[in-house]
Amino acid sequence: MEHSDQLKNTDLMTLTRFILNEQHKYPEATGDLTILLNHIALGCKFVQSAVNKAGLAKLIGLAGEQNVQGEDQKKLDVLSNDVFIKALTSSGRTRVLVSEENEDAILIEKGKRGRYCVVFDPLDGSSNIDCAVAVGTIFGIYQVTEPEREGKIEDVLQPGTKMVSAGYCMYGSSCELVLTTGEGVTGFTLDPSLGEFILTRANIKIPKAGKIYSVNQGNAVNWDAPTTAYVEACQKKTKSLRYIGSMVADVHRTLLYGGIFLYPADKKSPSGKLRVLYECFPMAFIMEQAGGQAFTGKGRMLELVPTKLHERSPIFLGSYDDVEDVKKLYAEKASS
Ligand code: AHM
Ligand code: MG
Repeated sequence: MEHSDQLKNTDLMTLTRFILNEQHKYPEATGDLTILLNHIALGCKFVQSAVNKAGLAKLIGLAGEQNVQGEDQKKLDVLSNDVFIKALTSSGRTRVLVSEENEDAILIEKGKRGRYCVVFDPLDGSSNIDCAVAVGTIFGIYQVTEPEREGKIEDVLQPGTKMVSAGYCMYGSSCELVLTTGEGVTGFTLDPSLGEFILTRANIKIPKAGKIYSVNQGNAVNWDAPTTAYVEACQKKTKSLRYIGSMVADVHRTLLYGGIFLYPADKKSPSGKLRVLYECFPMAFIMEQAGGQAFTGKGRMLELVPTKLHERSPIFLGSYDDVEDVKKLYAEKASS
């Protein structure tokens, strides 16, 4: 885009300015969350740059290691994890970090500690990394109230309702950062020539109902009755099926166009596939803030209380009415 066009289309509200403006609404705010979010944005820019040149810089392929979930790590998984751990630690504002790629929580040492705990999936959508399909980073932030004490895993084993901020960054045909601090959802696009995230979508609201459903239908033989009934109903209504296989990209489309994304339980994975802390909760927080819903098959996603760091959960999230239909089917099953 020509810079003159860009100036016509936006008042060049950068992510940094946006966060600072938000901070100024709260006289008691210390600026710590602003600094932390800026470090997360820096991590996103770094990963975006690596993802962009992955094919050229020999960054595609396996790293030769497995993560805690027994999944083969890709070189970009490992690089992105290192980037975010460094960015978060060097912010001086974190106390506990939980990454999809690390078995244990990282407890920040005294002197470098801050008030925030960050749970994150540094590069989600591993199966799409090597073929240049959109992948993304997902993060959620909790706050510790007691100053200076050592971090502990209980600081993050908390329901999603306690998150103070969450977001994702999608590395796609453009680099899109979507953020909530509990007062709506805002979208930013990275301007590669400026190296800045520019506000492109203020106050995102998901359509109340949508015409798209998104699920790995290859697992259908193993689904439970309510999921099967729901997907059959989608097909009868001739809804469109879209499934990328990168949660960030599937959720981003769902947020903007409406509809539903589901990764349900099945006979092979009775708890579903997606991880509560750094995949389900942040996306559920964003969906609710945009006027949608997120459901586990039993209750509201954000009210689940995780008991371990890498816990999984089924998830149904998206437009309010579409998730409501799923909830009704599960309620009927429970009462039968
Ligand atoms: P990952 O964290 O190893 O990348 O796995 C999570 C991804 C999600 O992005 C996506 O929604 C899901 O796995 C796709 O799983 P499947 O290939 O079973 O459909
Ligand atoms: Mg993931």
